[in-house]
Amino acid sequence: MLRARRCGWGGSVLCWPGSQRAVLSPAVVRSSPQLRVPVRWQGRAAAAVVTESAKPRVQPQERKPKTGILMLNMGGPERLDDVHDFLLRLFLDRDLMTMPAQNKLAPFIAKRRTPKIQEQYSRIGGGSPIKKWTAVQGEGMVKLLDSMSPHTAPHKYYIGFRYVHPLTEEAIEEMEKDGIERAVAFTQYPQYSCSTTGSSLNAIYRYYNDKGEKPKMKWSIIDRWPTHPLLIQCFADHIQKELNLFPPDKRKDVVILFSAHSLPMSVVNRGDPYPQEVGATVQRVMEKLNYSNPYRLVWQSKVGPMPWLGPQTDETIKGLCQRGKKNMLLVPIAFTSDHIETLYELDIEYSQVLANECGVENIRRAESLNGNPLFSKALADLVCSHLQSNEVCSRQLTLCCPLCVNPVCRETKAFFTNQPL
Ligand code: GF9
Ligand code: FES
Repeated sequence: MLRARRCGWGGSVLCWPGSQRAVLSPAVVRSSPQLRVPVRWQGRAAAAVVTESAKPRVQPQERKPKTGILMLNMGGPERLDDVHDFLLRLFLDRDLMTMPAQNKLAPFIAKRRTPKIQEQYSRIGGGSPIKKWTAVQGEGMVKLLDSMSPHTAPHKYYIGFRYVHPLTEEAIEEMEKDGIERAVAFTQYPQYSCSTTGSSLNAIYRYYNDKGEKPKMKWSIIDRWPTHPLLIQCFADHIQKELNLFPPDKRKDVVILFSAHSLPMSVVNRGDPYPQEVGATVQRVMEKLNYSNPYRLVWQSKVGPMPWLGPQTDETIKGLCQRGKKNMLLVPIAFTSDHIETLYELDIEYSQVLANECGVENIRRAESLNGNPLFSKALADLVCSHLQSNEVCSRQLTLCCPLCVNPVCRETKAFFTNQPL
């Protein structure tokens, strides 16, 4: 996410050596119109609007919502001017990292890093598309939910970001103001890490704790969904679509590289569930593809001098090339929308700069789930099953990391599980 790394991309590098379809790389095609809904989804979205407006019924926004779904994610700066505050909140997040004199050090590091990160965002169109995609996904989800689960309707989605507006705290405030009866904290990370979903859940607990108030809404949590069948189907579809774009004689030899955000080894070694859950997603996706290609799970975005979980995505690409494996498909497996790690790190740093340096034949990236209607269906299905189950959270969330040293984790779990549902 935040990399202290060189970047020397030549703007003229628009195709890969050996690529049949020269002129524009998919990376470039994908990243420029990123603030619009891609053409391929527009037809279906428009069709949905027509059928909806044909029905004479009260619009959801005019009815008092009963069930609120809070879509949790880290968020990203929408504009270059937002980068500094995004970084500041990130370095102040004690559930993500602890540093000595954090309140003094965080502003210093945030300020120092801002220009480099701004430059990266400027190369992907000037900002993060995560809010736009979350809104598209949320709209699709609640539309489906109102017909799938009429007794919990109307459903309204809220966006709760950890590091940019709308912040988690602002979303909760709005939910309470709307008079929501049932609130679902729905992590948008399929795999659970204490540094991601855990941080968002701790933020919800802290909101009420700092106010000294009890929630008026009944809260429950969708804390992980690494093997949901429709999630697996979406990933498999996007991989198959991209595999079909390799030259036919190379297709069988393409190495599929599932790339997930790495974690510091200190986090892995305290027992964070994330590496296991990412592995579970990868296994189900490959099963769905009948193990058609060789594959590896690799880890991206390491920063700083500390040890992180590997193998690193960039070193893997280089190592495979050196060993004669020069056709690769990168699959972002731990984020569901495009963000700096796909659009900049995978598409520019690795697929353009690095791939050229080490003589790749063909390298492509599977599209993020973004506006895929089947992904909104996955989200709706997750919420629908969750509401039916009447469970507060998964059994897995009730266990803290075996070596957890953050007292807030326990308090958060107690806060949610002592709630009546
Ligand atoms: C993460 C997903 C999974 C600060 C280094 C300057 C630390 C960190 C993460 C994990 C993001 C998305 C995981 C740190 C310290 N972590 N990033 N952990 N991030 N950066 O502990 Cl899907
Ligand atoms: Fe995992 Fe606290 S760090 S439960």
